[in-house]
Amino acid sequence: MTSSSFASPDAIRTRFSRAMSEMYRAEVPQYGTLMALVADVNAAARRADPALDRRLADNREIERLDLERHGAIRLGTAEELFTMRRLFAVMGMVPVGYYDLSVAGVPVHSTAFRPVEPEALRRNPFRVFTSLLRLDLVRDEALREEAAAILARRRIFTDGCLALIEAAERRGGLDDEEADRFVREALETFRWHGEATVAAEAYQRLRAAHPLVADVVCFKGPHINHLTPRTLDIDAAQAGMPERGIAPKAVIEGPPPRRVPILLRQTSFKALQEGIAFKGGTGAGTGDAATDGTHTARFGEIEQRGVALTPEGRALYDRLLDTVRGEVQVKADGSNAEDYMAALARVFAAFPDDEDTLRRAGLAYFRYRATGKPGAPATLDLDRLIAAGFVAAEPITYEDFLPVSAAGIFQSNLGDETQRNFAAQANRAAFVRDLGTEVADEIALYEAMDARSRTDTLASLRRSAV
Ligand code: OOG
Ligand code: NI
Repeated sequence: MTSSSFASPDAIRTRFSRAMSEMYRAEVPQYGTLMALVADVNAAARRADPALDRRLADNREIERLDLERHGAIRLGTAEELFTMRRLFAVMGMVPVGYYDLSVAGVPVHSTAFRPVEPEALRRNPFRVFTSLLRLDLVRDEALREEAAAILARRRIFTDGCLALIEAAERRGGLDDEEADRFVREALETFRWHGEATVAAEAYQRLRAAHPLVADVVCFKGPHINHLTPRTLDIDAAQAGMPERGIAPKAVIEGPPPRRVPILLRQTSFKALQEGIAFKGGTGAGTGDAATDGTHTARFGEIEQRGVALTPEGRALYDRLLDTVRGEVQVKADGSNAEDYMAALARVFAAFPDDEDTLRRAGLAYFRYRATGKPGAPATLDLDRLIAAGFVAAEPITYEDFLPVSAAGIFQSNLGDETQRNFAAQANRAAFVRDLGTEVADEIALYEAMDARSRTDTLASLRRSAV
């Protein structure tokens, strides 16, 4: 078989993310409401800001906007993580970044599977925030062993899915029919199962250790726990949620509203209470399905993405966010949300908020291109070329996640606001060992895009000058 008869990984990713979106909409109807809200907000934002609209069109970002979403799953074992990496590789998604959530009392560490090539990102940037449970952070040894034994028994991938992953690895791809089958089989892993694999009593014990332990350990597979559309105006989306019967979390995670958005802002609605049946239960509860109890895990989220920051920019962001969180901690009931948002706006006034300063001060990454204006002088001075209109610089979108924000999203959705204090103990080496490969360094990826576009732009100006 020649490589040209393979379905492209980008196309498989698009089919998969579409299928996942349909499945989630059927499972969690509020997700459909959220999608409709975001579509309306995005249309209004484009109408209100023609410059933004033009830039999105120039960068071919409009096509990807409606496709754009990320999801999240939580895995239980090293073997599951290892195979999940191989599954995502079929769709051109590789692990980028390491996130330690133990600092926030969440016993997981994570990576994001995503495409990395600019063209692949443009086609479909679908990403999955993937966490691995850290039983080593559960204190009770007997419980730890019980959880490990339960997890060791489950098989989260179908035989058909495993066979197709192997075929893709052996032959370097999947043909069209196989790709369709792969999407169908892979989807099974992410489906919600209302039947717990354990009895009520075991579920309660695991839940008492940490709600996340129960969520990972007690079910057949790593159900997708949210899918997140991308909005152009998250403040409008946050304000619009209650009107559509959705209760958002108290504050938007990440930086404050700005003229030039940086990194990532996120908000979510609280996890649903879903009926579940326990092993050996009577299933005599109310509702359509046999229910013995309820479980909260699945929620909805909206995000707005801004420019990727350099290490200097990121250090400034982290420092300012630390200051804000030192001043105001959002209470469990969200009653002081306004104080938090006010402190955020005040403290972040120290972060430059125009593209030129962000670029010249080396705080953010940009993509350069020749504008086509004739008569460019023979110079390597990009600032001069930009000032004279021969070169344009556009912000490079941040494609990754933020650990503090992710912790906030986890916390607000565990159905239990109690903060537990695990000592911060990143274990990147163990994560990489379980994954079976290094995680890519996200900063290096942005740096390379920025550098490559500088070189290419200067080279194209030289070529057109001769
Ligand atoms: C993942 C939470 C993190 C994000 O967007 O930061 C996340 C989870 O709850 O499993 O999705
Ligand atoms: Ni998320």
